Amino acid sequence: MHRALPALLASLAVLLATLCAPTAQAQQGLQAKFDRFLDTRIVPAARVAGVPQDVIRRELSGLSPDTSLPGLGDPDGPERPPSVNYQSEFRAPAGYFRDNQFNALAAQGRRLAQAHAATLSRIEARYGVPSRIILAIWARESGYGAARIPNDALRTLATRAFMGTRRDFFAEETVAALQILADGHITRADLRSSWGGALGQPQFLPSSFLRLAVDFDGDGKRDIWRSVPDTLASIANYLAWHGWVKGRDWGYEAEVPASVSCSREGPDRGQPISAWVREGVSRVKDRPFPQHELAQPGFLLMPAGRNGPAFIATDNFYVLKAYNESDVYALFVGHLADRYGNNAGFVQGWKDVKTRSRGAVRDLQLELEAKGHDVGGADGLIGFKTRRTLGLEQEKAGRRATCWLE
Ligand SMILES: [Ca+2]
Repeated sequence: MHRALPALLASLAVLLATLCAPTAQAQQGLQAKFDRFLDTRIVPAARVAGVPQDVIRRELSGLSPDTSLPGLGDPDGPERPPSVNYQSEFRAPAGYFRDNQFNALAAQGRRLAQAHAATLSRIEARYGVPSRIILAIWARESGYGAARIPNDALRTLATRAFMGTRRDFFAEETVAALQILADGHITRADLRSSWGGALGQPQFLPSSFLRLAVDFDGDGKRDIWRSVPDTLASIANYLAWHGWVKGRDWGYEAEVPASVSCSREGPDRGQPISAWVREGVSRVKDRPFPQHELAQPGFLLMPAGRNGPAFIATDNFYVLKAYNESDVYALFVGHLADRYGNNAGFVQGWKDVKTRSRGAVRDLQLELEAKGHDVGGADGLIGFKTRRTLGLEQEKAGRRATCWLE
């Protein structure tokens, strides 16, 4: 036996003992750190925000971190950048638009539109947002309120502020949740959120709740957990506040001739819809663009480049993105809103496009940035700036632009 081996085995034993240390002890350590974090970070900020001392004490005493949440790291270490693409919105577009899902949601939405017709028409009159858009967001966020919203919001938010990513952001949201409780809109037991900390049927972060949630049924409480009128009006108020343009639609599926490059996509490349028409862009099924839209700005939108349907989006499409910074999210909402009418799918199909890992996309974005392009940040996600840059590079290389990975 080698002379060093016994010593090595001994140190291995020590290492093993350390690694397998009673989890209870580790938990106690984590709890103590969490308590310190609440005392030094959350409590003072809540006081500054005007949350009464008795509410702070009542809600934070006995609070423990929820280590079962995804995306957490070491509370003492640096914030871990997200390595997993949790949000399905950022996957390849084709899998996101399933006909059977739209069929079910459209049928259910039509029933709900009838059941809540009077409320919806009052909301539409007050906020200028069409009922079908409000319904579609309600569907996407919580399955028209049917989705289980399982988490204790305060615990979820405080845990994220303590050991998740974007800690300062979630510290502010934790304080906002305490303000909601102090205002008495909801009891602690009913203050439920998603694992991301989004509240109730419209999935508002607490700061959005404080700013934009509405008591529409007039009971004095802004209840986006149980009240349908409050939920629907809050969604409408959110969109109105983010700039919904009354009287305009979200966008139109369009046929884009080869002479109009897909590299012209984006909200910063708009022109009057009539100018797109002059360049040969037309609406699908030979329908004209509505007369009142022609002089208004339109934006080329091609979520899968040349591998899927194309659209002329309006400013309202980008208002939908205030809800979720993803083209396919906003398109899902707009498309569902259209399907409450004739329930017609997209005319142009989604091809099974090539995808790569988020890391590989990020590497590609870094290469494009090195060439002087603005890809909207090398985040591994394929947004319009990345798509149009891919198109420009393809054209430069003398190939047909697809504005997608090849
Ligand atoms: Ca209410």
